[in-house]
Amino acid sequence: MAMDGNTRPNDLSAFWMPFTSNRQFKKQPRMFVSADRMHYTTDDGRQVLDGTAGLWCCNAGHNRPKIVEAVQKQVAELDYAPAFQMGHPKAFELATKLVELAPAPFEHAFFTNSGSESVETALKIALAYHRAKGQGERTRLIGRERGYHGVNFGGISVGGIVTNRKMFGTLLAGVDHLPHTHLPEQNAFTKGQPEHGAYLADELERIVTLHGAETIAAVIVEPMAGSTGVLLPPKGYLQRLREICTKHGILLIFDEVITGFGRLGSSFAAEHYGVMPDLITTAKGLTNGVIPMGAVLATAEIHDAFMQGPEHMIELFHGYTYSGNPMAAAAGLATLETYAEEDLFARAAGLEGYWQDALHSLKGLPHVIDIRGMGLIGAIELEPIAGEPTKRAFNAFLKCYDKGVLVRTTGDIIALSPPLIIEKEHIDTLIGTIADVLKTLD
Ligand code: PXG
Repeated sequence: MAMDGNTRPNDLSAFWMPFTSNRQFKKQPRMFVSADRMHYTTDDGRQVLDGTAGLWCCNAGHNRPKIVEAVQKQVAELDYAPAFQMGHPKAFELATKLVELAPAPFEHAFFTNSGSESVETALKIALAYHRAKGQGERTRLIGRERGYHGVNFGGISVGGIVTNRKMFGTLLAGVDHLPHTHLPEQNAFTKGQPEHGAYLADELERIVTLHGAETIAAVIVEPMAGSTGVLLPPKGYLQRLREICTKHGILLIFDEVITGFGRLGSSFAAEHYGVMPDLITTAKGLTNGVIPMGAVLATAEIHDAFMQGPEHMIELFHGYTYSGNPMAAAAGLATLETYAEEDLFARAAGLEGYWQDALHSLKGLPHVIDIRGMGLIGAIELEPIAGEPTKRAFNAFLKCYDKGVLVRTTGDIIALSPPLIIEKEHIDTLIGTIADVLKTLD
């Protein structure tokens, strides 16, 4: 177990790593030991440009002084306060700041510790809301193919990534799925929102007819599907989904774990696309990834439905030991201040044109079958190696890392989501390195 004097541990076997090819990693470890702004430092002293904001979470970049100081100060002042039946000021302050940042209808925030927990929380609030309104028969939940809503049972049930579901039994009952919106034949190499596919929202009408609207509690979608390889909503799609949900009394949940906090050049995708859901799930960028934290944003209509009955009674039997944790709340407050002081969401919007041009400069390079992007998100889809899906993109990831650039891959798609503090020179390095790698890839 002991460190051998270097920064690399001499035994890697005990840690069963999440979403990792453990055997491959442990033969060829990739270890970060520090980070500052746009770069990680590896244990052998190399600088690696962060093309992914950690895992889509460090939107303000790394080692931001305000956030570091806030957490350091908080741990010495109040390390923990019970989350149930007790409070501490910063959690209230952060909830207020969060609803100020969110689009107008969102007036309340319920704290969690991750995106997965935010999803479970939102699904439970949706079910309990209908029950509180005397419509307890609304128990069905509708997700979407290729959707990612974290890894807990509710999330993988409404999620639509097959590998995340198939090993784990029967999942939640009463779940159905919309079709995904990825139409490469019509939409390949589109900059921004694709033209074709709004009609896919009408599939919700088919599902409503099949099950009866009165049995459906909620529809959950990522306004822009990140994990599955950056699938942008076709023009008009989200509007149609909203209309159909409203018509049938179904709640609409936007999973904004990735799209929240500036990724698209706006505070939230709901604002960006001008479509208001009933609940928004967040995490990641809420604390710049520094301390785990998530939040579910709810409208007054949803929240107030619970605020009835005797006042000594708990209104929602749900919560986590670390909901609104002091360190996380301090990190969240400092993060929101950093975003505002540096106007980072507008900065992302301002860089979008340069970013899109850089991404699309990869068109025509070997294996590239699609490029898509929006805000400071990008995806480069590669033709899979016949019979060996995911291998080509994984090799690209390894080669990029060797050349000092961190990218993510999902399937045979390279996904990019750099910190919003990225400079044009970094974009050139990131895309230039990917171009070099693509030229040498099998
Ligand atoms: N919803 C969405 C839309 C997400 O993207 C989660 C929920 C779950 O969040 P937690 O905090 O429980 O991991 C996510 C997480 C990737 C990648 O590279 C994406 C996520 C996590 C890790 C990697 O695509 N998304």
